[in-house]
Amino acid sequence: MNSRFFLLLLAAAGLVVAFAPFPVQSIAPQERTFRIEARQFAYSPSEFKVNPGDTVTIQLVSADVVHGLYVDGYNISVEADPGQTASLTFIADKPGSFRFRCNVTCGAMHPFMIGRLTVGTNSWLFRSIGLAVLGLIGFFPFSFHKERMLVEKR
Ligand SMILES: [Cu+2]
Repeated sequence: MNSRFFLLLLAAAGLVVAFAPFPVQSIAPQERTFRIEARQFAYSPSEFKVNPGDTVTIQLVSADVVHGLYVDGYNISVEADPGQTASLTFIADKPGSFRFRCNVTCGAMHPFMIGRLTVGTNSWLFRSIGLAVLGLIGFFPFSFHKERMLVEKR
């Protein structure tokens, strides 16, 4: 196998590792419900994570005054009256990390009433490990090859 072909093969493998979709069963869409309590000036829980394709229901419960929940990037919101629960259902079809925040002015610290929704798996971690392994595979034969050439030159 000549080194050029090997390099090409390695590059192709790298592309597969970086961009191939994950097997469907590892991220089978689910229906998920999160009950989030809102009070001045925080959400509890303030962070939650779903998989891409999940049907997500947020049940927003307000413990004191009127609060809202607006998800950046998805541009969806829900508003809960004091003591009431309001719900919002959406499909998490955009992967990434999104901030959600209160969109009803609820007091002095209102701008700090934020949380985070993460849509996705740790695919970047797995992919970067895969690429690192491929990098090593590519590096070793060539370094040996170089050494051999140096020896042959002598
Ligand atoms: Cu608010």
